[in-house]
Amino acid sequence: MAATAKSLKLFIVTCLHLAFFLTITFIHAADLTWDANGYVLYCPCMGRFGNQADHFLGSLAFAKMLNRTLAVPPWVVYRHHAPPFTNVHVPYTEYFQLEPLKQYHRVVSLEDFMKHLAPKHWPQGRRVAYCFESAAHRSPDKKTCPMKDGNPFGPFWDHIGVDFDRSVLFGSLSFSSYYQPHWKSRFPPSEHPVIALPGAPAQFPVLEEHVGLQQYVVWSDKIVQEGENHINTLLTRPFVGIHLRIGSDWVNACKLLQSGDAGPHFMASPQCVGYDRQNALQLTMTMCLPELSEIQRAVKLWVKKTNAQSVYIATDSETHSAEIQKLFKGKVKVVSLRPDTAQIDLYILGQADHFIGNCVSSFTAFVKRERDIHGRLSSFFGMDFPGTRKRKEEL
Ligand SMILES: Nc1nc2c(ncn2[C@@H]2O[C@H](COP(=O)(O)OP(=O)(O)O)[C@@H](O)[C@H]2O)c(=O)[nH]1
Ligand SMILES: *[C@@H]1O[C@H](CO)[C@@H](O)[C@H](O)[C@H]1NC(C)=O
Ligand SMILES: [Mg+2]
Repeated sequence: MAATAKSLKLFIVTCLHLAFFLTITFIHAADLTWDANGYVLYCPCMGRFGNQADHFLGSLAFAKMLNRTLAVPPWVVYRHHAPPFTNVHVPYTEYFQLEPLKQYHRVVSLEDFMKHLAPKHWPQGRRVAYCFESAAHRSPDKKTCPMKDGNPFGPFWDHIGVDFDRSVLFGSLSFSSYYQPHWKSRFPPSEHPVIALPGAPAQFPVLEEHVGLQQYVVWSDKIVQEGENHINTLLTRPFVGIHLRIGSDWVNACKLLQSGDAGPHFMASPQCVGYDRQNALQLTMTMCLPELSEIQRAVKLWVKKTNAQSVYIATDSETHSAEIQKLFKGKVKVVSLRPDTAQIDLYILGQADHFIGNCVSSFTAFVKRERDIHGRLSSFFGMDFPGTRKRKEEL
């Protein structure tokens, strides 16, 4: 009797598991029906995380503009200083959730596209590369897109498992919304189902009109958990978060400003000087590469203003934590993690009660956009009150 009841129970549990499994599979499969309006694929082949994130927002907007599903690529992480001493391709979902993106537009991870859709709908033999004529002109036959030439291009498509069979070139087109009708008429999805590009169909830095798309970029549970854990164990609120972009590559980049003909727009600087070139604020050397005295001044100011109990330092090189610590005579805790995963720094900076960033850095820009969406205050080294300083001609 007991045995029968037990096996009945086991049977029911098994059925429930099976039903659950089938439902999950069904939902997953339903998500992955072929989109007759086509796909956009690209390699995030320019720059590191900040640049790739800027490009991602523009690419998302581009896919929506063409009403094609965006195949969301993995992040290219350059691990040449530490194991495995090569490029690592990190799935989007390691850092962020895929679901929130769908509130804006149809997406599928590039990995799922390759696994579930490509075998039937984009098999070897039908893999077409699309690029600007100018890009193809550098190839030996002058009409092949440089999809896999060099690093990170080759390793990226090799990781995805793609070789290209032929190329389609285009000129007198750009990725801006002005060209939407041109793209649609030139590349109807019936003849061009999958548009695979060597780089992002987007500009750097991100266009002003796409900055708000950051709201759909939502951290994964894993990053939230790890980030919150650090905040809870190491920091006392209120805390000020700062981004020090002061390493040797940055010193060299900022030298370009010294000549004085870079203008106000230099890399991510529109985030603080303003997007409108005509009315942009002056971009100073201090904003690009703050000296220790400026770092100390700004930290002191914002710690005082926010009554901060701790300071979190994210850095690409030195932390300057001793020099910052001594400003407060031991009354403020100064913390720096230097995490192996840069996204942990980004998460913590996003959660700070005040953030001081580097105006020219796209790594800062990621944090600034996220904070703006949640109404959290940010400033920059060399610019304490962005958006309120008087324009050049008003001074
Ligand atoms: N962990 C960590 N890494 C950083 C920090 N600042 C810069 N980096 C690294 O340096 C890279 C800088 O490139 P990018 O993200 O394109 O930003 P940008 O060059 O400042 O515009 C980042 O992606 C990180 O890998 C930081 O504060 N913390
Ligand atoms: C956009 O694509 C979706 C999915 O393929 C389709 O249902 C919808 O009708 C398309 N919209 C337009 C305006 O073409
Ligand atoms: Mg960069």
